[in-house]
Amino acid sequence: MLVLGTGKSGIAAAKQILSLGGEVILFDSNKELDTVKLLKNFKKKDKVSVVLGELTQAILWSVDLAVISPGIPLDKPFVRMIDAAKVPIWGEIELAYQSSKGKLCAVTGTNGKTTTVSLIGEILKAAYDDVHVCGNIGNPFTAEALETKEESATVLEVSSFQLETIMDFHPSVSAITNITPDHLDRHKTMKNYIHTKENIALNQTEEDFVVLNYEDPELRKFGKRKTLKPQVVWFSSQHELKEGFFLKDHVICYAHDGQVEELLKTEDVILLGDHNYENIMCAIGVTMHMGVPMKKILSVCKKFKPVEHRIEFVRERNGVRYYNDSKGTNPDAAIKALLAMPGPVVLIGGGYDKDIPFDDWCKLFKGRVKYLVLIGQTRNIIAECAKKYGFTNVMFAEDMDEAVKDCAAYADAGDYVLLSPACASWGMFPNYEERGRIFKECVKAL
Ligand code: UMA
Repeated sequence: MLVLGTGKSGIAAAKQILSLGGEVILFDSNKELDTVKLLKNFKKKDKVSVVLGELTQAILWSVDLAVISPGIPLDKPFVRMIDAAKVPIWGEIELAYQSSKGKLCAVTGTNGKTTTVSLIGEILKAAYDDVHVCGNIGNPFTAEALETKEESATVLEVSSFQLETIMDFHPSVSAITNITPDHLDRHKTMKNYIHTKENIALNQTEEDFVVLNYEDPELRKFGKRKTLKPQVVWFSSQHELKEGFFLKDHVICYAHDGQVEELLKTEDVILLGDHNYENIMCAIGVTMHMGVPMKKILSVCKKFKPVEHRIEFVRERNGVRYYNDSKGTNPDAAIKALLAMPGPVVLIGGGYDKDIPFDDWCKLFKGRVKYLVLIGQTRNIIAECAKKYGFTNVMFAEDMDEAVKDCAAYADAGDYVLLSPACASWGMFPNYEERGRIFKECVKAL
């Protein structure tokens, strides 16, 4: 089999194929990579070879399936060549799905996926002995699939990239947290992006469940579509629902069978902000339909702490509080982090250009942001956009260290320094985790 990409997904997919007795040609279009280093991931006896740079027709004749890593766009010439050679292309999650056992739930959405999936994982652990938390969260599904058993429960975070190449992938409970502009450099239009996210329910049947955010206009349309097969479970932070989970007077309620149950007071949970209460409601909806008793669900929700890189408190220095929101990789996530700050903000933004408008984010700067320190490829675009909305307190920094030092110099006691870039990290950092870690190191070194 041919495995495309030699990042986390490619290596894990290759290992899964080899464990099942297969042979692998591992391909990466980056010819600068080190073959010897890549082969160190495998055992000497493994039937694996590495091809870097160009794919040839001869290779395609020798393979019956290509497994693609999520970060590889489908319009790349080498992917088109595989398609033209009639070699089926499966996403890495499809390969894992074909070998996985037990109960499966999956969560997608532009924002909130990681918090929701982590919370679901913790809740499942309260009811199942064998729980797997994997997918876009950073642990490839193929690294876990062969470990799953009939009695296992798996929660998967799935990205739009991964949902482009599914075939039979079929979670019994799925969820979409929200859909706002992201990854338009890859999906080109919002319509394509929305359609790809909706693929999560593509193979679900009438016996399955899809948990949806009632506050998202696109999801509201999707949930009411006549052709949608799974049963819809709604959650809402703004509307009192006749059926489903909703927030009212700081209490998470559950309306069902003509009655309303008060489940959880927001003062009893550690997570903050309406977006997080939405994540909690989504996790409750998913885990309830994964068979976890409500009492267990609520007890875990109360104890659950924010995940790393998501509005994560780093330290207080000279009365200034520093927060790491490196996971704020698009404007919608960055808006949520900015709104969650209780005082004036010195903000670090900018990064890789995904072709997304920054207007809704920049509109909020006036009156909230004291200074904006910009890094990365998008810094000119964001500076121009902020100017359009009357915000000109902008500085450019060459790296994270300089950005953090600028923030420390301009922040006064009572201010909040927030890294919430509204952009992906690529170009300056390999991933958002590394960006967040470096930010925290720079903050701690002040
Ligand atoms: N590559 C090529 N040709 C190309 C593009 C890439 O050969 O045209 C190669 C690169 O040279 C590299 C490899 O592909 O060697 C990288 O593959 P990848 O980008 O799929 O990265 P992985 O390390 O396999 O990580 C992927 C996800 N990355 C992306 O979707 C970009 C990780 O999500 C995920 O955690 C991991 O699989 C495990 O499932 C990261 C992400 O940024 C966190 N996701 C996006 C997001 O959350 O917004 C979707």
